[in-house]
Amino acid sequence: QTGKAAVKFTPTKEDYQKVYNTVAHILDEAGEYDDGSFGPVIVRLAWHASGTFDKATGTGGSNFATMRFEPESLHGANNGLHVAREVMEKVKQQYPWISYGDLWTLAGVAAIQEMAGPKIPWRPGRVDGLASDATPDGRLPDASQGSQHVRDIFYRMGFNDQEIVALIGAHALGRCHPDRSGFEGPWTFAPTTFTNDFYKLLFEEKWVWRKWGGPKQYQDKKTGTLMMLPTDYVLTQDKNFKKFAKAYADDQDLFFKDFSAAFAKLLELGVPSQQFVASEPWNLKTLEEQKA
Ligand code: CCH
Repeated sequence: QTGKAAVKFTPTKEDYQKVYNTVAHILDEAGEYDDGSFGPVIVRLAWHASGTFDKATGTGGSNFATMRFEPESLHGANNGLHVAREVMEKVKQQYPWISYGDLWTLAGVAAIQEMAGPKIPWRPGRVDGLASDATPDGRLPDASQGSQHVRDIFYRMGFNDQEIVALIGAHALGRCHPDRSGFEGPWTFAPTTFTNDFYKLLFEEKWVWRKWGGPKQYQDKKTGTLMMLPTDYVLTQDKNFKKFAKAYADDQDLFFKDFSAAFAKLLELGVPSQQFVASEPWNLKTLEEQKA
């Protein structure tokens, strides 16, 4: 007995809204980086932290934020995500009570919402794990493959075809970097705004193989400035994927609704339900909504 009782801080929804707001402000402090926003790379961090989940063994997912540790941080699929983790570190300094898993997933929510995307229901409860909780390499998708691979990877996490197609629509955001994945270029003309343009472009443009020394990727015939990965293009080739991709190209509201549900599910993969502090996920407010 030291007689010194540890004072445990119990954050409220308002405290998480403060973290959200800090992230929301940092998104635009990217200066010359990429398209002037950390939003896309932060969304990718939230996805790669969660997408390691394996339903059969219950391992992986967002709970332990194991990408902080080697070798997971060095897995090829995670190239470039140090940029997002370093931005997150600044937020963590300001809110030391938040777990990394909660921080990274909440930041993904903030990035989507602030880039004009749908509301993503979210709740805290992830705990920091150890390097020994890390997952083996190979759990994230390989962009050079086809529909069978995409299904194998996402079915392992517990997603169906409709959810797979909805999730990949996040490629409306951001770009590929030759020094990270080897691929190059953005998918859309507005890579810092969340839209259904990814699906529209898939169907409206003519896509041809890019002739270059890099990995096989498509470019739009008209301008040659946009790209599609082989795994993106299969959404127009596989019969069942195509059905959903076409529906999202035609109806942005439907895409927003389905993306929101699938992304919220993704962010909770691997988190035991008893760890969540709230029985239902919350809606965090955008900066715009708080101006009122
Ligand atoms: Fe993705 N993605 N992704 N992706 N991704 C890349 C970049 C982003 C695949 C491959 C790649 C999802 C699914 C898939 C984002 C969100 C999501 C890159 C370029 C490759 C390669 C990396 C680089 O060079 O920087 C493959 C394969 C699949 C599925 O088959 C899902 C699901 C999501 C989120 C819901 C975002 C955002 C980016 C842009 C990152 C940036 O830095 O701009």
